[in-house]
Amino acid sequence: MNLLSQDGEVYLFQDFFSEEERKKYFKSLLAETPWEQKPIKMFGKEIMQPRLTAWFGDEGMSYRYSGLTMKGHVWTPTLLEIKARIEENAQVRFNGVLLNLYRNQNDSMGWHRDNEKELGLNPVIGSVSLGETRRFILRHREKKDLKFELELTDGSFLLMKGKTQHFWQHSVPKENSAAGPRINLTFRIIK
Ligand SMILES: O=C(O)CCC(=O)C(=O)O
Ligand SMILES: [Mn+2]
Repeated sequence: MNLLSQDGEVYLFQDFFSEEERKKYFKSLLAETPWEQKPIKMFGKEIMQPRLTAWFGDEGMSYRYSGLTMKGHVWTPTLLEIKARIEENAQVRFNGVLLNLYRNQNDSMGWHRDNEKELGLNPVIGSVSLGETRRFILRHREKKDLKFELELTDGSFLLMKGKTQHFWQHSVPKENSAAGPRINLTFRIIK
């Protein structure tokens, strides 16, 4: 079911991965990923991103994101396994993934769209969540009363496509109460 009332398509598949898969993937991704904390420019000032990230992609592919160029790491067996599962559902082939590690309730991602030029006109974004449940908020850029939130639970798969990245921004806010670590993978297609 499309969760957006207009201007795009967002689908959420809860329990997309089994209990066993979630545990295995979370553990290996946490340990195997070369996590980095990158500086970003905010209102002309350099600050550190409030989360850790890593970028993986097809051979030699780098990726520009929020003004950063991220050098691509080579796919791991774990990532290829996850990629195959969601490609079957989404019926597309992804060639890169951005990993985000939210270490606790203070880590977050601000309002943005995934609308970089190299993602093409209507980006397809396949987003896998592992570990702690976090809130994911969507808001329409023009119709300010159109805003809603989802809970991205352990083992869920969120698919955004169509015109979503033109019209909607999304964010993962900080939380007031204690939250354990969460890993998010956003698979992308770089043209
Ligand atoms: O952590 C999430 O669920 C969202 C991540 C995201 O929006 C991104 O990597 O562009
Ligand atoms: Mn995003």
